[in-house]
Amino acid sequence: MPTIIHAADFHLDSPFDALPPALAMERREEQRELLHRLALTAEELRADLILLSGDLFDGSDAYLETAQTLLRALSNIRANIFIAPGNHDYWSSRSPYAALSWPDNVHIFHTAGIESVPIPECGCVVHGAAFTSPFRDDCPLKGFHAPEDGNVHIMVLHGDMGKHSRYCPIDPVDVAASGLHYLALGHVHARSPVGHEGPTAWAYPGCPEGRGFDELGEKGILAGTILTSGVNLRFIPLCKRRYEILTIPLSGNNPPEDQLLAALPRDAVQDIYRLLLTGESGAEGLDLPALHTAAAPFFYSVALYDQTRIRRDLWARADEDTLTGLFLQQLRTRWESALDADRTIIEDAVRFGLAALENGEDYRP
Ligand SMILES: [Mn+2]
Repeated sequence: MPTIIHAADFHLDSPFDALPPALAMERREEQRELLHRLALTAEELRADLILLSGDLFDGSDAYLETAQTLLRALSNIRANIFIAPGNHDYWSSRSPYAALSWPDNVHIFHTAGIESVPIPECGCVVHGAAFTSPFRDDCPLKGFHAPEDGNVHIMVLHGDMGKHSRYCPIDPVDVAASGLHYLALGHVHARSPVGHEGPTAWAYPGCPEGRGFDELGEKGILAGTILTSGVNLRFIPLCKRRYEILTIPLSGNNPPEDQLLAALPRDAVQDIYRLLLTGESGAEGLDLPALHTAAAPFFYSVALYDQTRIRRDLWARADEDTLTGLFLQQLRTRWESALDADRTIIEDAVRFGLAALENGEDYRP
């Protein structure tokens, strides 16, 4: 019964193009820190196997610092480590996989076809295959069948589950017929739940650290045990920083800075946020530099976007002798005798009504 850690898509040495060069360098250093946290987690869990399902590197080169950190971290892990190179870090004679002196506990799959490595002390066999170019239209799982020999059968693979794809399209029918107990996948950066095709469990752990606003939220790895009768895996956060997008609706009643400060999360000083300010503001728009100064201490990095509409006097047309005027008179009478919470609802009703009467787009609060 092996205890495993399953991780993928570290994308070490990513360029972080959207950040200034100094911050990008800092983020690459933080990616290297992931390797130490991986080693610590492996030690804590007494993992037997570490499965790294491709795109460990973002490209075909690795910085010297990255190579050194990686080799040292992996040699500090007692587990057997299996790496299945992906489309970003496909195996070639010039890749870091061929060029570096890897510790003895690391096995790198380097053929497009499946290679099988028995681990007798764990009662398991680890199968795997590599990308050997940036694309592969075939899938090595086609026609594969692990023997029913009492061993736990695991495969490490980078590919696209259930999709037509140029990145190793994986047919669920082939997974169901594979005889595998666990298919440890990489490529999709959002973590998946543990899925099942026939008797075979599979999962994507997602990337362990977001790199942009298309990789939101908590990121990490999967860990647990694989049995011939089923898998028991849980998610473990590994990321240092989260990317988040937060929408903050502003109303006309209080100063924007007060409303902004009231809405900011208090637990995000390590995180990278995008704040979308919606609702209403004055004709001159928001003072974004001032609001940024107010918000900055709450985050590692934050960007603000003014998506407000110009505030209008809701009752400006109330005295008109028109349908619109009558509508506003009715609602203003109610508004004047309403409590604060009800006033907000009535104000929304006025905006909906004005949108209909003035041929505006549907109002969205
Ligand atoms: Mn990837």
